[in-house]
Amino acid sequence: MAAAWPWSCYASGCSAARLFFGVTMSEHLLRILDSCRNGNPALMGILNVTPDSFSDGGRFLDASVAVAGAAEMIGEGAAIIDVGAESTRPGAERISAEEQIRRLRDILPAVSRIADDAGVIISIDTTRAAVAAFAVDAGAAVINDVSAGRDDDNMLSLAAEKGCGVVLMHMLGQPATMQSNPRYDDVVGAVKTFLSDRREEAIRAGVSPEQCILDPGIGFGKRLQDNLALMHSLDRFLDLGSPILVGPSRKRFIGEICSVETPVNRLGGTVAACLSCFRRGATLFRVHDIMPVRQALAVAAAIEDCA
Ligand code: HH2
Repeated sequence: MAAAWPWSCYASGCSAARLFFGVTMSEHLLRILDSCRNGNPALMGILNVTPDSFSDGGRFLDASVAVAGAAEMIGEGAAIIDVGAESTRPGAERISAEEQIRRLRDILPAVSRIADDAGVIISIDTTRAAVAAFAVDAGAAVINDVSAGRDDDNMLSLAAEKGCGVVLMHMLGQPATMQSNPRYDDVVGAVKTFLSDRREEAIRAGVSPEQCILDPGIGFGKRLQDNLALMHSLDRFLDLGSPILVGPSRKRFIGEICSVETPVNRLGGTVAACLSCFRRGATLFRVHDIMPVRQALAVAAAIEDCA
């Protein structure tokens, strides 16, 4: 179990840029991931600049609102801000690279500036290499690819060329159809094999092994029992050699367990899922609500460590 909370300085709004003065964002990312490998948690705040995301669609379409949202998450302790311009909720239609870039054009450089000032990493949530290239040029240091580099043949080589971190996530099928009838014989085994293969592929393409992050893809082509089995068995992924990221925030499985229809009302379930995943070795948490999750993880870590 993790010991310290390593980025508490972010919560008070002090400048991590000063703390890490002279250190590039990639080097800074490596430090964060190193810390994660040692069991310390880090939070990835979600900033969807989409009209149709399942829980915050439309909220951050205006650049000034998006910047304020990012600033709030940074102030509350996010180590990474994950900016996305395409919803991947079940049933979502694909959005072209051009449209994603149009949505990001004003927002990303502005968010990037405040993140830079605070020593916070920007990641881009996209499966399109053209979007990732635009985002990296605007300051992103991580590519969060829910297709794990399968949607766009240029994605992994781009990540390698730019020296970016990469989140490789498991998804069965595509968002449009992934929840129609997902079936697994052994969901944990299948997801583990997939993540191991995609990690090898990324490394073959030139991505640094230290910069790979693995994600079982909660809610992406999974039934309730599949999501639970994956979260229950996260410790089986630890020998893959990369930090494990989970994204349970406000997702449908919480609604199914607790009979809560409205995603923003699923905070308690989100916190519980993050704590449970943390106990089993996940150290990166992609969430909408930074402060409560951060508090919960800090208290859980302190209790574990007092022994
Ligand atoms: N979940 C969503 C989007 N991107 N990336 C990773 N690595 N892991 C996840 O679990 C994950 C993700 C879906 O959540 P959200 O962004 O809130 O909604 P939408 O896809 O509707 O924009």
